[in-house]
Formats: sequence, C-alpha cells, structure tokens
Amino acid sequence: MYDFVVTGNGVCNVTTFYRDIDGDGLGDPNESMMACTAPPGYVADNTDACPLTVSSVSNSGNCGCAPGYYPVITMMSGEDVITGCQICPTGSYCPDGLTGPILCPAGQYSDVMGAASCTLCDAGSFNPAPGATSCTPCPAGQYSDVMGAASCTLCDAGSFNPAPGATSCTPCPPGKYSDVMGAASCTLCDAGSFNPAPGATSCTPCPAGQYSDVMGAASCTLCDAGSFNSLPRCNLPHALPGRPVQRWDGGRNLYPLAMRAVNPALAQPPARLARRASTAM
Ligand SMILES: [Ca+2]
Repeated sequence: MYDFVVTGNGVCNVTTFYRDIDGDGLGDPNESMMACTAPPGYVADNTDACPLTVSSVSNSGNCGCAPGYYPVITMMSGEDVITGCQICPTGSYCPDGLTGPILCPAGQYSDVMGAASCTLCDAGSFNPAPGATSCTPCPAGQYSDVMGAASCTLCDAGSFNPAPGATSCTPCPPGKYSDVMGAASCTLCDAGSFNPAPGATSCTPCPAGQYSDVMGAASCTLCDAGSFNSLPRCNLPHALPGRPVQRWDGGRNLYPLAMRAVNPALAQPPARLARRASTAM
C-alpha cells in the first residue's frame, strides 16, 4: 500500500510495516502500522505465522517447539517469546512443544529423552511415583494383570507366586495350602492331614481309619492289618489286644481310635508281640 503524505521533511512514500515481536525478521500480519520508514520493532515482511516464536526454533507454522521438546521463554517487547527449545528429559514428557516437561504419572515411565508421551508399565510391573524412568517388577507373592499399574496386588490366600514380575498367581497344588495373602510359596499339609484339590487355604485331618505319614499328602491312606506295627502308621506296636489302639496323626498327637472295632484284622498282633499278647489275653 502506498500513500503520499507531507511531513516536516517533505513528501515520503508511506507503507505498511508489521510488528516483529520475536525479532526473527518476519512480521506479524495481524499487527501493522503505516509509516515512511520502519518503526522500531517493525519490518516490511508480513509472513510470521508464529509471532511469539522465533522462526528458527520452530517448524514452519508450528507456534512452539516440536513435540518432545519444551520451550525456553524470553521476555521480549513485553511478551513471552519462545526463543529456544530443550529436549524433554527422561522421566518426563512434552506433549505439544509448548508445555512441559511434565513428570510421567505413577504407573508410567519414560526411559528416553525427547518423549512426547510416557509409556505404561507392562503387566507384571508397577511404578508408585511420578517421574520414573523404569517400572519395577512386582515382588514374589504379588502380581499385576494390567498395564499402567501404580501398585501390585497380593496373591489371594490359596495361591502363590514364587518369582518377581508375575501377571497372575498360581493355585497351591494338592497337598499344599496357603492361609495368607501375598504368599511366595505354599505350605505342605502336615502329616496326618491332606488336601485333594488345588487352591486350598487349609488342609483337612485324615478321617478316622485313614492316615498320612508324609507331609504334602493329597489323600490319606486306609489303615490295614499290615500297618499294625509299621511306624509311623495307624497303630503303635504297643497297641496290644485289650489296650486302646492309637492312631498316629503326624507326630502331633496320639489319640485312641477304636480301630479293631472297624477292622478285626488289626486285633491280630505281629509275631514279635504275640507272646505278650497271648499272655495279656
Ligand atoms: Ca517475527
């Protein structure tokens, strides 16, 4: 646009000048004034798409830094102007080139510089605090079956998990149990008890007439005549005819059991005790 005006010095060509707040030589097309010569802070150019971002630090038309970077702000001509860009540090993200760095939230992490977003913790791992550069495997006895976990979950009673980084827990196998949450291993059933199914929180005492002489039994064994003097078994060798038959329940207790009543064969003492037995009778 050209106009002729009369000034104190004579006649000049008046043209339009555009404000260049960020000093990059490109003028803001939305902020102009007429003058004979460029006023301070104005230029003839009117192609600055980002008047508050120095053109050298931004992509064309991107009024800020690239994603993954955060701006360096400098006060120029009374305005905040982006004069530089810094790469986003690890543990943080810079989503839009204008804000940040923002700490990755709990359950996420960033292990690279220049991240525009954070990464969810894998299932089996967790991260309790913001700003993490990695996630931590769930400890033994715990698990995480989702991504982005801020904490892990204790294994239910009846299940266990022996190693870190688990995404699930495993039911205790038959013959074992777990009566607590967060177990890294299951406990063997005591001798004298059993547990037939996976996932148990307790074991069951062997019923009368049965026994278990090992720990970790999935089932009990029926008493028979041959077990009469075979320790530790159903009966003790001194369980002579006429005296109470005692049952061994794993070494914890001995208690009378009327075994002969249900199994007459047990009334026959072994040869080693036959004389005493016959004497007793
Ligand atoms: Ca400019």
